[in-house]
Amino acid sequence: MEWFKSLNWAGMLEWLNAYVASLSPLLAAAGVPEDYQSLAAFGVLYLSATVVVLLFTLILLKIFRKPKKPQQEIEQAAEEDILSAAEISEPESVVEKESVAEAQEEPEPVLSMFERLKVGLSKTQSSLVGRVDSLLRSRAAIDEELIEELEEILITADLGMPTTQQLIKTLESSRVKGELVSPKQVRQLLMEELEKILTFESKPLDVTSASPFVIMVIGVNGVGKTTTIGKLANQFSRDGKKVILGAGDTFRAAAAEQLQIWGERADVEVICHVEGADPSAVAFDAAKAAVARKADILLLDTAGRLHTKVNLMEELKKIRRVLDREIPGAPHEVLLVLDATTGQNALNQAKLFNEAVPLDGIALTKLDGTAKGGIVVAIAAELQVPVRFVGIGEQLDDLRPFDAEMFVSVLFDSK
Ligand SMILES: Nc1nc2c(ncn2[C@@H]2O[C@H](COP(=O)(O)OP(=O)(O)OP(=O)(O)O)[C@@H](O)[C@H]2O)c(=O)[nH]1
Ligand SMILES: [Mg+2]
Repeated sequence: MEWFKSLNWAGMLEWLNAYVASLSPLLAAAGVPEDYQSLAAFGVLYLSATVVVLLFTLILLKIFRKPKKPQQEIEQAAEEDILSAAEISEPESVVEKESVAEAQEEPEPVLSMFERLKVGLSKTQSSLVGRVDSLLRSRAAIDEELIEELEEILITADLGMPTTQQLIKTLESSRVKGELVSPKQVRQLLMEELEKILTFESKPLDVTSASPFVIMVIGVNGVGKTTTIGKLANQFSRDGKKVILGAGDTFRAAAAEQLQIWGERADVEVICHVEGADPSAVAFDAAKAAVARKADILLLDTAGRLHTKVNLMEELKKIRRVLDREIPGAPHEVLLVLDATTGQNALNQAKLFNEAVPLDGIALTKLDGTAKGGIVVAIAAELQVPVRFVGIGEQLDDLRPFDAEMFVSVLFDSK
């Protein structure tokens, strides 16, 4: 209370009176009646004080917010970083989706063809030759029982019954003749016989024999048709050939896009229609484009299934006719893609397709993921259709021309 009493009240009243007196002429000029001039002066004082307090508060706020500002800026910057990271990661994820693309172009450790094939065929190697070897190691004599056990191994390694029978007959007659006395001889004979089965007279794949050379790629869904086309397009284009791709799979929504991605990767043109379009119309346009652009090779993708109830085989025959009409003699190669992991089922597919559209060659994919690589032998023996390529992975370079001698060497690790 002391401080309250100590205030100079008389001085303040004096100041107020002086203030009201100084404002009176102004208020009078503004038309304020004399009786209300004191009240109006207090009003003006009140308003001025409010404005001053407000200004003062604002200044204080500004002062106190100053040190916070950098913090806010840091937070803001962090927020921006997250956003921009999201922006950057989006195209990255697209690239990722576009599969394997960049990864495939990454330099791989330099492995020879033999080594790559060996890695790819490791499962088949252990399911076939690995088991043969451990059988031979566990037996002292090459007798009838051993040959019987060999038979079981060959069947379970997906060589198929007829091929196995043929091999066993040869082994048994050699054994009876006394030609098989050591495990090494059994191994050697098996190797020679397998190579014999895999090597037979067939028209080679010569893409220079026609221009444009048309390769029609067929097979049930999911076997690796589009991937194989992509890998082939890349290889042909790298060899300096002008390649055109035809997106004849109009069944799957993403099929044409998938082919377009491969096309971009190999830097080749892709002819496609909308989803659900007539595959023969795509074949027609692709053939026309291949001729018009003077392409060396046309690779035509097809569907493994159809929208309509039209038989897949009938549709393939129709595509074949359309191609032949546009480019006489086309398709020069009907390449059936088979998934090695399906074993004997792949062989059955090959038989069915071969009846409808005579096959010129086979691309056997996914050999890397299976122990059923023996199916290569069954296909060669039972169909007499050459295996042109083997797929040993998803990388761009993982499609290799099939070489019977190398295949057997890899399996028996005899190089
Ligand atoms: N491991 C491995 N995977 C493969 C190989 N070839 C193809 N694939 C994979 O098999 C899957 C199917 O391949 P696609 O090329 O789409 O098969 P498609 O026959 O065109 O399938 P549809 O268009 O549905 O008829 C993909 O994930 C490929 O990456 C191969 O040699 N090895
Ligand atoms: Mg496909």
